[in-house]
Amino acid sequence: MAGSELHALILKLHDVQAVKFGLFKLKTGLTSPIYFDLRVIISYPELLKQVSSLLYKCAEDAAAEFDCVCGVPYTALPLATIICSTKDYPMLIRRKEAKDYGTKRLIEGNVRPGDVCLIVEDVVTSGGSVLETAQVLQAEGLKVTDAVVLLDREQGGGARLKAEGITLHPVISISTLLSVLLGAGRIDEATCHSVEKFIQENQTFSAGQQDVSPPVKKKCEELSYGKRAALSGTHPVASRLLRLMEQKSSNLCVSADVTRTEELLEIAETLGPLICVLKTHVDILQDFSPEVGSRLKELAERHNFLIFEDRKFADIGNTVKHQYEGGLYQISSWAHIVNAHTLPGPGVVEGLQAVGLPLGRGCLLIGQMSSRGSLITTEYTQAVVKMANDYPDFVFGFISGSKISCKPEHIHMTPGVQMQSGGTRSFTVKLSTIRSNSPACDDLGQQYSTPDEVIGSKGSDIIIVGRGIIGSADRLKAAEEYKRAGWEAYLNRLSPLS
Ligand code: 5BU
Repeated sequence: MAGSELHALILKLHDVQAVKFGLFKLKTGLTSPIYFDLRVIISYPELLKQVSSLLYKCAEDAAAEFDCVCGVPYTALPLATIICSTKDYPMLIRRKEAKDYGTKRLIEGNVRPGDVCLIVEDVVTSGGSVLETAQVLQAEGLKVTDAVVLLDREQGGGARLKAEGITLHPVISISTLLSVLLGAGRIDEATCHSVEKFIQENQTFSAGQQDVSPPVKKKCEELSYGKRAALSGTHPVASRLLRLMEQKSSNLCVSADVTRTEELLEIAETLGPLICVLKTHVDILQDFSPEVGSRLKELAERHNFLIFEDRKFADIGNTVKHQYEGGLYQISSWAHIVNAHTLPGPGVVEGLQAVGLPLGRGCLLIGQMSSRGSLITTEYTQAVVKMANDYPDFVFGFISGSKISCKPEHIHMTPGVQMQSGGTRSFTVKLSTIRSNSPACDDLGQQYSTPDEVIGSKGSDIIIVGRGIIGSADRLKAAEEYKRAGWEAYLNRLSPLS
């Protein structure tokens, strides 16, 4: 859909008060700074037709294949009716209650088992209503693979439906809506920010970083990095790291994703004094030579940082052992820290540990990922924490979007961090990212949070910043800004009133 058409639609929805700002008590008991009442659109025939046609176009653009259409009662019923009558699709109506006479059916219309039914909805929050409708249809032998929605509140509904095999196609995402209304002067920055914050803090489903309500819901004890370094259960690599973070006042890890050795070493040299960890992807270097490891080690000593090779091991124990120790890169000889997916089971940690333990190395387990549509669920994350607890001699923490373990010995490092220059406010989406499901992302599914969100509200320990620094014209200045933002967020977390 053209950006201008979407822009006009959003303004029109605001005009007719289908979207309102203020304080609204929701069914769940939460007080929301935004409210959608799309029922009003039936009073505006042009708008009703426009919305129906955009919903259809959304399914068409996504190449969704379907034989019939069903609206989620009640607001979406007229929308489904218009789609069916203009595009010649058979319609089904889902009853909310089975009637207690006659056929007692929950679906009205001609059900042909095996047919694929497209679901139409007005607003999605958790995805619960779409799912309920899908389950009723499926119980009658229909297939449901896609749903179109006018407005996605981006609170995890898409991920929840995805986990059930249904792809959600939103016409408007809440971040696009906010961006348009902000740009048009309909709302101010403060309102926009309070809605973004509400959305972020009220996620309903765990699948990837943006959709996760942190598995750690209880309040964890808050200790300084320095105190945590001195705890008896803290892994030696974690102790060293926490100590140097305190000494350097830095919880910044730079992700040096460059393809030339000279540039990698230059980054380590210039940014070394500002960072606690240098993260590498050694296999993207075009000119790798065994010297890279020893040069990096020298720089790490000189500038007092640790080297983290983001190798993401994910094979059987015997294979990862070779990958860690041998081959071209001999990672274990120079990287203080590596990470692993737990998908293969404990063997992956045991294989790595066999190599890393004698060398005094440490490992982070991947508990959550920053990429959109990540298949990681809450249960998986919890199993990752359990595995970390089972291997305390080698595993000292996690890659995650938020704090997933309350143990003060565990270190959490978070990728997917960016900020607008000069501030730590979260991004508002640009119009060019229309229909994006995330507040800020790249073209390939990366999702970003700000240092303040990551360290402050999500309780992580270290921000991992790649392109936010490496893509900047002045890397040193950018690194200084991220270092300051990360450290201020940490100090605020320790003493919120200061
Ligand atoms: P960026 O340029 O700040 O988007 O780079 C992020 C880096 O962190 C990049 O090297 C990724 O490979 C890495 N990463 C990530 O982005 N998300 C994850 O969940 C994990 C690693 Br695990």
